[in-house]
Amino acid sequence: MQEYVDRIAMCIARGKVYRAAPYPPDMKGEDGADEIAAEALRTGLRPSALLEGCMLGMDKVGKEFSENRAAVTNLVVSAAAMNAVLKHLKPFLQSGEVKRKGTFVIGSVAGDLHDIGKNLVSMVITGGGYEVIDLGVDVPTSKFLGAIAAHPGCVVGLSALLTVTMPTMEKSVRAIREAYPEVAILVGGAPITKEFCTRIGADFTSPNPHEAVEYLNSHLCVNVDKN
Ligand code: B1M
Repeated sequence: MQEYVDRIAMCIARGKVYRAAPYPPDMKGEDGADEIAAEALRTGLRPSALLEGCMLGMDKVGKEFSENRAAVTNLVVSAAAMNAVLKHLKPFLQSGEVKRKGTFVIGSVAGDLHDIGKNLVSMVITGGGYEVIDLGVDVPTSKFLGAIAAHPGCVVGLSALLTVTMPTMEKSVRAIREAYPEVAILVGGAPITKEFCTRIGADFTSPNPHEAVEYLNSHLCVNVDKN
């Protein structure tokens, strides 16, 4: 089973999406992330192990990029390979309870186009039994505010992957806090720390989707039980 994890990590790091993809040339005709993920799950690999392989591959290409050994195009094909795996993982991540416990509004903040982590969080939270309103990427504050108005009682989540979009996150959080003081705000993404979360006035930060679900369960379910 470890072999599947290693192969997925390699396909993601190298950007091999599916068998017929011409890139990378030295892997022409070989299975890509798409085929390997399907086979691995069919053979019984745990979805969490598959996800672990994805993260290893992403970390590898991310490190290469920061050392100038990979270009943005490499990040793009790696992201495409990861999305091919997520397509297979989606049914597992979303197979939670059918009854909706509450509504979660999520988006990547203005200026930020990274959405793989946000999409994972959306899937796991959907699987945790919540309705998820996904606003997409590069979301302006006004769009967050509109969604909160349209979904009273929701919890809102903001994702940021860039240090340069952290100030944007802060602006959005402060505007949401001012307009809707009662709304719980969850923030996340690789550069987000507990200290930053507290400083900008958000309620909680989670380094992964699972702690986000735990937070929602402790926060929203209390409100649901009261109704
Ligand atoms: Co970009 N990128 N990128 N990138 N990219 C990073 C983030 C970077 C760290 C790479 C590096 O230098 N090593 C670096 C940021 C450096 C910094 O700010 N300090 C970087 C850069 C610089 C850039 C550009 C500026 C490059 C350029 O153009 N010169 C550019 C910016 C574009 C923009 O947003 N305006 C850019 C572009 C891109 C692509 C579009 C090519 C592509 C994204 C494609 C897509 O998302 N559809 C991309 C990618 C793929 C990456 C890396 C390699 C991988 C990100 C990823 O998807 N990780 C990344 C390096 C790395 O992380 N190793 C990098 C996998 C994902 C599952 O993890 O998103 O962390 P993550 O999500 C986690 C947690 O953070 C958490 O849960 C998830 C699952 O565990 N989480 C939440 C996330 N959101 C949450 C919200 C929550 C709770 C938890 O509650 C609301």
